[in-house]
Amino acid sequence: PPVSIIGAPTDIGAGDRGARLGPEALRIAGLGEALVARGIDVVDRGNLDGPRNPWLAPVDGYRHLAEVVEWNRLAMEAVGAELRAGRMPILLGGDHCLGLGSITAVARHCRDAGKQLRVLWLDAHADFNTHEVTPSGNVHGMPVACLCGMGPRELTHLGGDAPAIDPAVIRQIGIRSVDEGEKRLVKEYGLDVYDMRYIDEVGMRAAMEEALDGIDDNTHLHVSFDVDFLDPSVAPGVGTTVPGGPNYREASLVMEMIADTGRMGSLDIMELNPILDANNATALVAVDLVESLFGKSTLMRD
Ligand code: DIR
Ligand code: MN
Ligand code: MN
Ligand code: MN
Repeated sequence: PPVSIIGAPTDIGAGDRGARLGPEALRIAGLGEALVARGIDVVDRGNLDGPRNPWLAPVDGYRHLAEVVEWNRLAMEAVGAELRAGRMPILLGGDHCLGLGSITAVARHCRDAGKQLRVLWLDAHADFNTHEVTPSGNVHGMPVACLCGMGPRELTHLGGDAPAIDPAVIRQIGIRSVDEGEKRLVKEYGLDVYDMRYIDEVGMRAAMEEALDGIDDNTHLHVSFDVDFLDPSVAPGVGTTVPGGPNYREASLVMEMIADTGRMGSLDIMELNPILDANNATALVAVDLVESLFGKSTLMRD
């Protein structure tokens, strides 16, 4: 399908500043051109224009809640508009709190279109904190919880009713950092987590086969790609690096296996922080992996 690129230049939910530069870093790394070169119809809608980051301490367990709500509303509306127009939205973060707005719009689209939703959450983190258990107050550690109905009403009910999604539609891949209180919630909600221990034991191919199992012609696959999913040796340009992540080879396999389903309908590329990077290297890796996500492979395959 035709693709629309939407920039969300904010670090409103993060613990470091710089993810606001992610959209430009990805554009400069050639994201649009790479998709055009694959024969895809691409339109760049430019950037959303939300509130600035006041850079304040958390209040009641949330940093910048009002601004987070506003950015997510903008993201939800922009993503929803592209889906209604029959285009595939690619939301460029920005920090991962925006996954809430993006997926809220995708979930609504799936309900309206009678589609089955599957969410692949590629991340080092489960992003399943609440204001009670968060160690940081940063909302980028909470979007999955909010999508599942846990969180402040302004976020859980962003799309009208809550929960926006059933936890059963989520598959989390690459997880290796879950906070103490967050672990209990992940277990309680029964999230399907393919953590690094599991990936090490069975291999990435088997893990991905399981995560993609049950996808059919009527499935809308949403990929929420937190760049800190990748091992820091491959992708140092993110705010919260965690060692022991997928290497370049494993990450390429993940992307190629998603491409093989032919069912990806929307994509987030989140948490890229070029301030923490050198020579925009992490954005270049991300663009490379997105090419794989859109079907680039070494040989012709059938
Ligand atoms: C940590 C970090 N779990 C928190 N989360 C991050 O602050 O809640 N998510 N970095 O991507
Ligand atoms: Mn994340
Ligand atoms: Mn993360
Ligand atoms: Mn399973």
